[in-house]
Amino acid sequence: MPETRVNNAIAEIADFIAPEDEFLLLGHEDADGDCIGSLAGMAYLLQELDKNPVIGIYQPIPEMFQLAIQDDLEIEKISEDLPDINRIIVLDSSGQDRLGPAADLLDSRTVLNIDHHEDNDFFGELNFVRPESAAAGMIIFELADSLNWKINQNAARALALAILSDTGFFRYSNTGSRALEVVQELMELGADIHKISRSLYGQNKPEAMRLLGRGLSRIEVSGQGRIAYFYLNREDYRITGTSSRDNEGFVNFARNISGVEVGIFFSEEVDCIKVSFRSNDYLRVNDIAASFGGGGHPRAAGCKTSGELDKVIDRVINEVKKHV
Ligand SMILES: [Mn+2]
Repeated sequence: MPETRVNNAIAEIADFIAPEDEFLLLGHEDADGDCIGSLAGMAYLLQELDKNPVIGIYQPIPEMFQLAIQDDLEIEKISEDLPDINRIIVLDSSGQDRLGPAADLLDSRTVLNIDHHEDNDFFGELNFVRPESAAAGMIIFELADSLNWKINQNAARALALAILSDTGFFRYSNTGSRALEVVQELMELGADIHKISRSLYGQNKPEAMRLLGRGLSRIEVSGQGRIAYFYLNREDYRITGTSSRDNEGFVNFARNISGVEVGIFFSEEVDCIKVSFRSNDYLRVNDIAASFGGGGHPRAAGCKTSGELDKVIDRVINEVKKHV
């Protein structure tokens, strides 16, 4: 890993891409909309440059992000049979360890790391990290724009989904005026943001709503009204016929309670307890998540921890109380 956290110049990124035909694109575990939209957007941009991008995945792509992926994209499961591609582009991932089963692939290949997490550890041979960008999709747009790459309708739709997803449709604190400008440009290039809205927020499954209901019925407020949290246990998933893939966005219900600074959602998963944090105005939840081995953004972060659910809840809430 390089000792300095200095970004490569855009010209060096162009030089990384120009001579090769094949690229493997990878994103982080439990991919979100920015991750999937960035993977698809980058793939469509590379196709327009007559390259052959392959998206490597290791988990099913959630239905709500499928809109980013139209026809003509090569998507391969990470396995022994994966084509041997020497150049890897990693998107929206703060470190190699965020890539789950794909992490080992990076060791013997040349890696371009494009990301917007402020704790990114510059794991690539080439790095382009912009924490001031609202989404990885924003960085990809800016790259394409400055290198005069053609942004076709498929790329525009995917990048718009990435940006709209990570800004919560311009509602989150990472929304700058540049995000609106970029999405306006992407609309002019054919992105339909009403379709994206329906895709992200209008596909709730009834069983996932029953799951949410069980969680919401347990909302607790603490820390003089500044902390709100709830949990779901394995029994909740079993009874409702759901899995942890169905809890996307649940944490926001805790964050959005009046007077609350931080919302926390605990999910008891098969092999760990996943904790999601979302804050409103001042609390750096990435620092709190980092103290439990996780990470993320100042207003949106998470960690995975082991132990009994009620003990984990106590430990985390006691830690958060010190900071609100
Ligand atoms: Mn992101």
